[in-house]
Amino acid sequence: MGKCTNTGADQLAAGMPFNATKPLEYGEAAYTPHAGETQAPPDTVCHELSTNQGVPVADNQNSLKAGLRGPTLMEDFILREKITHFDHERIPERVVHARGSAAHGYFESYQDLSDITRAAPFAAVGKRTPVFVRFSTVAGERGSADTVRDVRGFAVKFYTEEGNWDLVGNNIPVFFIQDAMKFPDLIHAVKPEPNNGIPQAASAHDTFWDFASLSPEIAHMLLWHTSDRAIPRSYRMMQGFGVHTFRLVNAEGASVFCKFHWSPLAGTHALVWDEAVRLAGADPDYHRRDLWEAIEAGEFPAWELGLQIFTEEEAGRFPFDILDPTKIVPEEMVAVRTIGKLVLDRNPHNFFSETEQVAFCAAHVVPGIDFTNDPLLQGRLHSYIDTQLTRLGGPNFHEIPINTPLAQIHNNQRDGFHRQQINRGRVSYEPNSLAGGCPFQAGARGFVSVPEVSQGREVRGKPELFADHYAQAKLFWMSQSAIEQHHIIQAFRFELSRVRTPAVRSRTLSLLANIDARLVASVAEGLGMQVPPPLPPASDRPPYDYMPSPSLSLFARPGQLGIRTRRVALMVAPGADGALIGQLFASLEEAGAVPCLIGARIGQAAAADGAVLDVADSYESAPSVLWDGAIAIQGAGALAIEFIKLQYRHGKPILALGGAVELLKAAKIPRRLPQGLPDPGVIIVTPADVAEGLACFTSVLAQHRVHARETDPPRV
Ligand code: HDE
Repeated sequence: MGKCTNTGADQLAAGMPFNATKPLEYGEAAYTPHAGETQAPPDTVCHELSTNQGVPVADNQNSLKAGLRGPTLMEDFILREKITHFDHERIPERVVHARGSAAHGYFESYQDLSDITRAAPFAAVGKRTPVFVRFSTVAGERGSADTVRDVRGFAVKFYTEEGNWDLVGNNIPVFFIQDAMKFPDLIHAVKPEPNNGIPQAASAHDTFWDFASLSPEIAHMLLWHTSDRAIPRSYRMMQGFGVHTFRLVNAEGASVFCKFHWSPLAGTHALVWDEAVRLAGADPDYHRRDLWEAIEAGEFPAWELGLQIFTEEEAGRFPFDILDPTKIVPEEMVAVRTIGKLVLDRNPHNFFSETEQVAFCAAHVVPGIDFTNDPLLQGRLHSYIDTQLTRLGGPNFHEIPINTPLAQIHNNQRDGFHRQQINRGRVSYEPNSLAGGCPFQAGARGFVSVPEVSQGREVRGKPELFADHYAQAKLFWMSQSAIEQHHIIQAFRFELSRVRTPAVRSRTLSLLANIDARLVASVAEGLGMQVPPPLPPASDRPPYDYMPSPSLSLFARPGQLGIRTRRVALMVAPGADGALIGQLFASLEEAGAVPCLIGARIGQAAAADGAVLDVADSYESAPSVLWDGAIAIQGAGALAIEFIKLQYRHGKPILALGGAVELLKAAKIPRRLPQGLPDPGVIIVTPADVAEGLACFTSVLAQHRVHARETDPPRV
């Protein structure tokens, strides 16, 4: 093993190109870090460069040529191996959920649930099971922006001692369709239109709304999709759901039904639409970066797992069918029982090897968990393994390290593309005597399906209760706060304004007319259309009349984080009060926020007292949408004005100190809310009162934003 001595740096420093006639000496490296840069983590052993056959590479700069100015030689196996590997670096992206980010962590059970389920993660109080969790958007391609309006995937792989269990859920508890048969149609409709490949990662186009308006079962999901759930502030700040009804099974084989809920300790918080749109340009990796940085900073994202458990008899009394994935079980009907905690505490080492190659599968369950006959779930049980055959190149994807269970694998499956395991012996069948009968069946210790009675005619159809498409859409609508309802209306207006076919808009309005009169009237008004007659209902049964369910509002979960991980911009300029800035910086950091100095340009600036201010970001490189709140200390100019205007428009807290009040005046920031009351998020104090001002600022920051400020169109 050679050691990097970085002697090539001398040549670089001297501005000398590497000389083709003088190859680097053994152990020399081509590059040395600049001051403050690290070449490799200090605990990494540095190896010499080699080919994939382990042959040491002498020169990684130049291909082999016939003479310095001559043609490149076929003989250069090092060049050809390197380029060939590069040519094949991409694997097919996921057909849905292509864009995602992931992290490692653990699940810790608060309870011993063995009376209900023999699933290994719930076997004892305090038991920890390692997990790998991938969050994703659905419609966009691998390189699309994080903040688009979309459902988010929330897929958890539990590495239990009884095998891998994948809980492959979403951040929304219901789905667009009721039967797997419709999934390819749904996805074709939402993906870029096939003639021109437009639009990327957006449902706001004709084909999606054409399909939606012809599929009334989508009604409930459309309200979630147009709500703020579809533009989360962070992966750390969204719920997760198993969506389908599952079964929990105990050691005696007794089973109950179960719905899975993940609830973020950081609370449920969303972006506002204008912010989401701007973020897609300012930082397309916004959610990926947020997750990565929180974990690197030791602010480990955490969720509690809740179960809604109910029996077959109880399920029979519900006004909906528990096999219908467009329905929730309202928490008022079955309470959510909190039984454990998920913590993400380690970023992947390699995005491709882990985040890209992880293969989740709805059919990966362990003893103690079982399926129901939900026709959407049943289709998924086939799809996920099938898709990996193409994406990961064959049936051995379970041997890729991120997919390998901690439990040992013993079976007679053999060979296939990319087989890693070298199976020994001549026996690859069962029953056998030549290998002593091994591996042998686990019997009752193994996975045993619930012996559900299953009888009936072969039919293509749906149970009657599936036809109630609107009752739970109404439930969701009436459970939203006024501001959330306003956002849903705005989202429908935006999406349908982008639809070019008037008949599609009109048909969608007919669908909404079955949900709420004010909703449909407001959307129609925004489209310059009359409200058409409602779509005829699919069933003669009178729809069930639900009471509002407050837990369906995002505001039901403010979270326990306060201002931890919130990004605060300290707006400064040369000549600012250095001591004041130091005090603000220290206080914010101590409270767990992420303060940063921002100005007209980055670099060092002199404070009034001569101290050096390290301005890390500029208004152009880190625009307003990247910050949760701003403290104006000193600075002026068009960019600072634009920055503060957007902070205001997006409901963020603004603290102005001393002379910075002029900036607020120049930006025409009102101090009162549209309703006439003082705006709690516009705080103006003298530097002498900074502690008091900061306390007001942080209390608003902890509430995420000042929703009451929101106006449409914006006031500044
Ligand atoms: Fe998926 N889904 N899905 N899905 N799904 C995939 O599997 C599919 C559905 C979900 O981070 C694919 O490995 C069908 C519901 C997540 O890698 C594919 C149907 C829910 C992820 C597939 C559904 C999900 C996927 C694409 C209807 C919420 C990302 C690549 C019958 C409960 C997992 C892959 C990750 C990924 C098929 C419906 C969640 C093609 C056929 C409902 C979170 O197999």
